[in-house]
Amino acid sequence: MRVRAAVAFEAGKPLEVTEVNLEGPKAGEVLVEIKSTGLCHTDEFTRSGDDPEGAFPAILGHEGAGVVVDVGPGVMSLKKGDHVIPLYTPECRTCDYCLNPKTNLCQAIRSTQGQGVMPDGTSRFTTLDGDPILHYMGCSTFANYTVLPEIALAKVREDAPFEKICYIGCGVTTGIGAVINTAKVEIGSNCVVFGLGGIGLNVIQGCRLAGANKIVGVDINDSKKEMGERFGMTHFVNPKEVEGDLVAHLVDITGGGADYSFDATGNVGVMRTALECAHKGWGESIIIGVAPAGAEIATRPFQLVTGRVWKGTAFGGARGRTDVPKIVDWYMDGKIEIDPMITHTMGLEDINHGFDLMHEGKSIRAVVNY
Ligand code: NAD
Ligand code: DAO
Ligand code: ZN
Repeated sequence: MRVRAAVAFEAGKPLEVTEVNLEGPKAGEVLVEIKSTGLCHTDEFTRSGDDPEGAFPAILGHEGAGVVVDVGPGVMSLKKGDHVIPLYTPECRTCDYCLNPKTNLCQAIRSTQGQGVMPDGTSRFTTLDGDPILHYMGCSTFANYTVLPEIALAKVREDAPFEKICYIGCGVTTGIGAVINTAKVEIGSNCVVFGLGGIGLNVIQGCRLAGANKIVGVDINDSKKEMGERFGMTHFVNPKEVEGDLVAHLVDITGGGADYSFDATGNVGVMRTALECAHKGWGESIIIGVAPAGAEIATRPFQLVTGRVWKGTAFGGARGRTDVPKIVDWYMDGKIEIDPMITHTMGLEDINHGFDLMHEGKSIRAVVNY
């Protein structure tokens, strides 16, 4: 079938909105009509050429929601008409990783997903000239129809609005999950969140949900303060306005250091500050941000010897098929908020403008509705 997609033909070039061919689902695969997709920093990271695993041409996009149109042979858990959210971290429920409660990093389709192809080693997308186009993170939601492995789809309730719950496919789950699954923030904790973008604001709302005491937001863009407060931030720090040492300032605000700190910037210098503002003896720092190719983190080992813990998290430690439907319920029950974070909506033809808004720090989440 012919579908409409925003194709990344080359690193560093704008996405090209065009028609492409999509083959139907093979064994274990599902054809989904994508209704809405969110623009995440990570798509931009790959488009710009910063992603070490980025390969082209590809159809990017990993945050979406849609409806099952067709299922391939052997698909048991989904049927035509089901509402679904694509999962860039799948959940097969049978691999060694899925069977280990310590991780959410299902490895069932890791190598083919990393190569931009379906589990049988081939792509379903081609140009109208017949040249292959790669999948991205197993999702490719910047197309109005896409094919995904069955294990990379969470079935969700049908009364939830696509244009809002698409954000649960990455930003919401990553931010809230980092707090609940990875850090396991306790009631009364003091937390510091670096980067108040599409992920960091969800870390803030996760900290509020967990009953944190102080929730300190740190961002170099003052315009993020209002939204941070809207989601539970109690103190705002702009590092550019701090005289003297930022770590000492944050230790002072938190009364000795953060019980939990979170990097949601992808900047390795920020990651160091986040670790070092964690409380001596027990503070934990969680890296969420994805740093550019080749970047390395550093600190004095004595920071760890004296009890600080450095951790990382992917997709907020969530097991997608199990946890994502629950997060959709939290949204529908009013336990978490999403709507105010979706600051811009547009059609696929304006997707490059959506990324410009992200660069300019003017959007939190831009959503493309097909
Ligand atoms: P974003 O661009 O919306 O937000 C980043 C925020 O960081 C902005 O508000 C910006 O002003 C702020 N910032 C930049 N430099 C800063 C500095 N030196 N100090 C303080 N604040 C600074 O990005 P996002 O969508 O929120 O994504 C954040 C990071 O999370 C990215 O690196 C992204 O790739 C990563 N990410 C990780 C996962 C995961 O599973 N681990 C999932 C999605 C996104
Ligand atoms: O190696 O098993 C693995 C998983 C690798 C992918 C993890 C992705 C998390 C960071 C990227 C954020 C994307 C939105
Ligand atoms: Zn698995």
